[in-house]
Amino acid sequence: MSGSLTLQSIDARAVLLPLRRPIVSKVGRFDDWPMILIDVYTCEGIVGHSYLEPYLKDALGCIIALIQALGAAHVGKPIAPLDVFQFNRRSHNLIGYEGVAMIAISGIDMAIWDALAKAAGLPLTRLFGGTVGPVPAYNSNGLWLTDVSTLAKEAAELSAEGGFAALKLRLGRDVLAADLAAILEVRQGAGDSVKLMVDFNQGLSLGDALHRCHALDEQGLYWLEEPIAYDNLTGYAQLTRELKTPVQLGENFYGPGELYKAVHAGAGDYVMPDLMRIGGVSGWLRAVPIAAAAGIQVSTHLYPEFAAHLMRATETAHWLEWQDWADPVVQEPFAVRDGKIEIPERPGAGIEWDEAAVKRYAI
Ligand code: SMN
Ligand code: MG
Repeated sequence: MSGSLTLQSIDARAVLLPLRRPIVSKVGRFDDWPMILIDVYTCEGIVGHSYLEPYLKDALGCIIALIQALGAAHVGKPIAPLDVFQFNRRSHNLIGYEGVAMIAISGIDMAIWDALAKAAGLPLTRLFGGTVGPVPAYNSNGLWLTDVSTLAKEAAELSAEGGFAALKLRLGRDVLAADLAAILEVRQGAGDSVKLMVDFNQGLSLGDALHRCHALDEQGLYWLEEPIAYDNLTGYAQLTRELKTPVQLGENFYGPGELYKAVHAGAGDYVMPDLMRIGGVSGWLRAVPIAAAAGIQVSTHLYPEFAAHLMRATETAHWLEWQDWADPVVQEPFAVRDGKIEIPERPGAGIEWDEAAVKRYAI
C-alpha cells in the first residue's frame, strides 16, 4: 500500500469525565472534566483519534462546530498533516488563529498524525525518527489549592502511584505562610528529596509575584510556573532575571510564534507548550526547535499520550506532565513505572476509545 490516506469524515463528540480528585486552582474548580473526542475516518479504513481538554463545558459546542466545519473542507482530499495545518490556520487569518480556532486546528492535527502513524504501522514517535522508550514524568494529579492539612497524605499517595520522584503543587494561597505550610506538608508526605514544581496558574499580579516568589526563592523549588498573567512577557522577563528558581511558562502559547516571542523576550527559564494550543503535533514540531536553539528545556502540558511520543523526538526534552484524566474513556491507559511513562508498542499514538465508557459519559 502507498501509505497515503484520504479523508472521509471527521467526528467530534463531547464527554464529561469523572475526576479522581477535583481540580481546585486559580483557573477554576472542576469536579468533572469536559473533553472532546475526535475521530478522523479515512477512505482506507484507518481511523485516527485525539482528544481535547478545553476546560469549559460551555466552550465545547463552538469548538465541535469549528472542527466539523474545518473537517468538511478536507473531505475527499489526501491527508498530509502539515498541509492540513497550514490550510486550517490560513483559513482563520481574518478572524484570528489563536484561541478557539487554534484549539480546533490542534485537535484535528493530532488525530491526523495518529491516522498517519497507523497507516505506516509505527508508534507515532518512530514516524518522527524517535524510539519507543521511557519518558521522565512528574505527577500532576493532585496537590491543588485544597486544605493544607490534606497535602502530606496526598503527596505520599501521588509519589507511590507510579514511583514518582517529582510532583506539582499549586500555590498562590492568600498568605505566604499558607504556601510555605503547603510546601512543608508535601515534603513531609513525599520526602525531602522530591522534586517540587509549583504552579500559580497566573493567580498573582506582578507586584505580588515579586514579593511571593522572592520569599519562596530559598525553598529549593524545582520551578515556579505561571506566577502572573500568561501574556505579560515583560513581567515574566523581570521575574526570570531576578529569581534564582527557574521560571516556567508556555501552556498558554497559541502557536509556535508565541513561543518564539517568549524566548526572544527572555520570559522564562523553561517552556511547556500545551498540544491543544501550540498547534497539535505539527505546532509542537515547529515550536520546540526554537526553544532548543536557545538552549531552553521543554516540558509538556497535559495530553500525556501524544506528549510521550513527542518528547522522544524533542531535542531539549525535560519533564512530561502526567495526569490520568482521559483514562475513563481510554481502552489501555499508558503504564507508569519508576516515574516514567511507557509508550506502548502499537501503531499510532496508542489511544483507542472504550466505546461503552464514551456512551456512559456522553453529553
Ligand atoms: C492546570 C491544568 C489543568 C487544569 C488546571 C490547571 C495547570 C497545569 O496549569 O499546569 O497542570
Ligand atoms: Mg500550569
